[in-house]
Amino acid sequence: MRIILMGPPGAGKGTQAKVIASKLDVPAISTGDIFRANVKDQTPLGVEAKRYMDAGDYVPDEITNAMVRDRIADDDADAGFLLDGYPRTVSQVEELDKMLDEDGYSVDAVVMLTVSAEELVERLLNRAHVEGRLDDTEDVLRHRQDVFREQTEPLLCVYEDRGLLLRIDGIGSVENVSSRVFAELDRVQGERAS
Ligand code: B4P
Repeated sequence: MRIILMGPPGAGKGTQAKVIASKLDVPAISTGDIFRANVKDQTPLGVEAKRYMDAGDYVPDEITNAMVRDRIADDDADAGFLLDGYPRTVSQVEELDKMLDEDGYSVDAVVMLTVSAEELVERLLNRAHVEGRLDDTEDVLRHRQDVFREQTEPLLCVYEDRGLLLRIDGIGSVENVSSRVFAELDRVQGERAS
């Protein structure tokens, strides 16, 4: 399966991506994690991305798209993958469509984790204490929520119109949220098979 995992910052994309990808036996590809690894290693990509990430802005589409194109061309992504945090802009949707189309594939499902604004802020301030991420401070957090609303929420309509969007309640234990995701994926697969 080729699945996209969406949700506002702190919705639990990274947390759920690991569980879902492991069960489906596909790689979880997180653009945020790839950027953070590059920042840590101080690669040219990391130096460029850091400027945007620390401010809570999206890294420019050209950089992000090229990075994803390279990653999904790896052998381990041949049989499917879970994209965590990509696409986040309309331009990234168009580019992903092209990448998949070139190989005769398409997106199978888009999982959107929904979480209230208060819970998001609480989770991320908590993560700030644990991980010390520079983009988890209160001001940057608010900006990241705005960027999500302006640039990423419009994607929901795009995938809803294609009949691919699955809205999942992201509140509750990690296990409960995963169970809801699997139940919806099973339901959709069942419907498509019949
Ligand atoms: P990401 O790494 O995607 O980070 P995120 O949105 O903050 O986190 P996520 O939703 O994965 O939450 P998590 O599971 O950690 O992006 C970081 C930055 O990278 C972006 O701001 C941007 O600059 C750049 N970037 C990434 N992709 C890009 C793209 N496509 N285009 C341009 N730029 C891009 O969970 C959050 C916290 O909640 C954790 O502490 C977790 O333990 C906790 N949690 C999770 N599930 C929970 C639950 N059920 N209950 C309670 N707590 C829970």
